[in-house]
Amino acid sequence: MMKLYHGPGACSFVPLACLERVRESDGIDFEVAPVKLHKGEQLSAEYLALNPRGQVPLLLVDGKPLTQVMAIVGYLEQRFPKAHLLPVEPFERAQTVSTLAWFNNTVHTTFTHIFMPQKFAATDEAKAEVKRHNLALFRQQLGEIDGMAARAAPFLTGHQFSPLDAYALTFLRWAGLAGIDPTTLPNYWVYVQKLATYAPVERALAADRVPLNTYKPAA
Ligand SMILES: N[C@@H](CCC(=O)N[C@@H](CS)C(=O)NCC(=O)O)C(=O)O
Repeated sequence: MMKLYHGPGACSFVPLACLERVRESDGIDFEVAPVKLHKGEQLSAEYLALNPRGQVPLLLVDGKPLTQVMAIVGYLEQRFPKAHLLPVEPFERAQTVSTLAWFNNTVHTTFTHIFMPQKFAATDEAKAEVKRHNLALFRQQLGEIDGMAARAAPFLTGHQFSPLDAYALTFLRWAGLAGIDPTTLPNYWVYVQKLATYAPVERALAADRVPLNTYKPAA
């Protein structure tokens, strides 16, 4: 049985939602091992033995560890074609992978600069600057995704759920944590609320127990 190491609210929500989709298409079961990132569980000796980089997601397949969102999603897509995790038509598929790569290598990384500036700068002043600068970038990137959400039908690639949807949902939850009110991204917010009612995403959210709207207005 496959086992996903998942941090509630983290990017491992992407493979989690894909696995829930595969549960539906192929009737498979899988295990979820929660990793509490805020408690540093990703740095325990036990976890580092599986992933020396100390990050989620990690998928154990027959006891063998696989890391990186892109690789895990690619593996699930090839192994479970009935789930249609990516479009079949070659150009549409390449475009979806292109957006997924941008999500993973740019939007995700921008948020990491806001949430964990200590990974990128040493002094308090430099960390504050890294945070400020990347918050402005993150807003811009979410604006671009708001444009994609305006065209969602109902998913970002059309009528099939894809990893893009799970990533987009994750970013909107991160937006709230970064102090961005998700309702200020109107197309995005409407699209994500609808996405949350799609059964595999609904199950992944129930396992995750992190709300869609994490924004707390300043008192
Ligand atoms: N490039 C990696 C990024 C993974 C990543 O950033 N994971 C974060 C959670 S979203 C994490 O585990 N952070 C904890 C840490 O770095 O200490 C991937 O695509 O899997």
